[in-house]
Amino acid sequence: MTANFPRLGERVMRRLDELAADTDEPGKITRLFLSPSHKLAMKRVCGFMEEAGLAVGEDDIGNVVGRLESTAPDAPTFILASHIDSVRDAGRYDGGFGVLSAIELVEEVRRLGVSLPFSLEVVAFGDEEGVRFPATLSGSRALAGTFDFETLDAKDENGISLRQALRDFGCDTQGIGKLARDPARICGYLESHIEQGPVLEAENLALGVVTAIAGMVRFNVEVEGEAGHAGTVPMGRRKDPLAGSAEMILAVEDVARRTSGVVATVGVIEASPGAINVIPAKVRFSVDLRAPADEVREAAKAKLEARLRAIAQERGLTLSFTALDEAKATPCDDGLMQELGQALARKGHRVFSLPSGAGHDAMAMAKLCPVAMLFLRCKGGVSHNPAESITVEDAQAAIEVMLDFILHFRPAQGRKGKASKRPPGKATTAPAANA
Ligand code: HGY
Ligand code: MN
Ligand code: MN
Repeated sequence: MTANFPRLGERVMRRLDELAADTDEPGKITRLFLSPSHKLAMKRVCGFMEEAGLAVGEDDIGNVVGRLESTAPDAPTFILASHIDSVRDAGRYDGGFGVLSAIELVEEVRRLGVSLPFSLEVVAFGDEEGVRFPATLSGSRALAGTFDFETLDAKDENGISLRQALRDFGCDTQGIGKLARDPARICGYLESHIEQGPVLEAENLALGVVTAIAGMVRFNVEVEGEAGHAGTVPMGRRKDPLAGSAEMILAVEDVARRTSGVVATVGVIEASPGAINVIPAKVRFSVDLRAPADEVREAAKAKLEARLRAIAQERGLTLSFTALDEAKATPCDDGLMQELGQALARKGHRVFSLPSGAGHDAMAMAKLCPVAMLFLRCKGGVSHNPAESITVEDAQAAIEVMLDFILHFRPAQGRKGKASKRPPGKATTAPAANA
């Protein structure tokens, strides 16, 4: 039973180039949650799923869900997914690769005429990056039944609440609670994703099995000082929150550098009132702090807060913290990791495992079912950057391994349940059973 892989790898690459055109910043790839470009991308992915013979629906949190029903009675469902939202000025493979490679895989299952003992669901999540709203993983958390309804009041930089943005997008926020999947009916989750780091390239490997996903905490730091005239306030009398923030940001870097396994990033900084000849009154900067182990991350956060408070005290500044988001470190499922390793070996790859420093929807889905991730090498480990790059050969290899994994996978006993005839949300095509 051979699959015609050259077509699959090449088609995924071509479709990723097409998807890159769905952007809110012409010339760059910027596709934020519930934006016009997110709507365009959903429509495009719906088309790809329909071409693959899936029953396609859009749900009330902005996900696209395609289903291939199993002909087996009471079959559970296996989910293949990733995200189609992006950071600003993004690369074209982060997230999109996982969605489009899953669609190719399911189409190949149908073309091979294979009847699986489980249904397949392909999901294109709409909010993995958490760039627009101070929340993230909204789509995968809704499916996992862990959506935080308080985030509906979270606002974007234009003061639009998530609730309003969902309504404007055509979603019914009352429907979000109904999206939670029954854990007894979901037999597993697999996400393929670019590594976004240099390890596989250094190992001269195309693919790797993810062992765990680092936990992360995101918060804003507000520093208040005394606004003043840039020309008249003597240096010794200033309470300058921007100079103070500069010292604090170096402290963020220093604490991370001194703590093994911890990474910390200040990605956003705003000073107000923001005039060249005014000593700022207030500064707000973001912190994204991660570590493979939760206790290490929590200790680093406490150390960091103490350092920032000491700097504020020394400079006569006031300091406050606003929590934005937190996700615990997530181990992948041993059984699925083993099976993924066997698929890699069957396809002639050296089996190599590595942790993920980047966050993924699999973190949310791990609350619902066993999860696994397959990493794909990316050039120079570059990501969240338009220079992000993969090869068609590696794309083919990933699809080949995932297909082999799915063809050999058997649900653990007890994971049964009536497969729903349609994906939740507004169906856009008729259902298509397994070939
Ligand atoms: O930030 C992350 O780790 C992911 O790319 N959202
Ligand atoms: Mn991603
Ligand atoms: Mn990303």
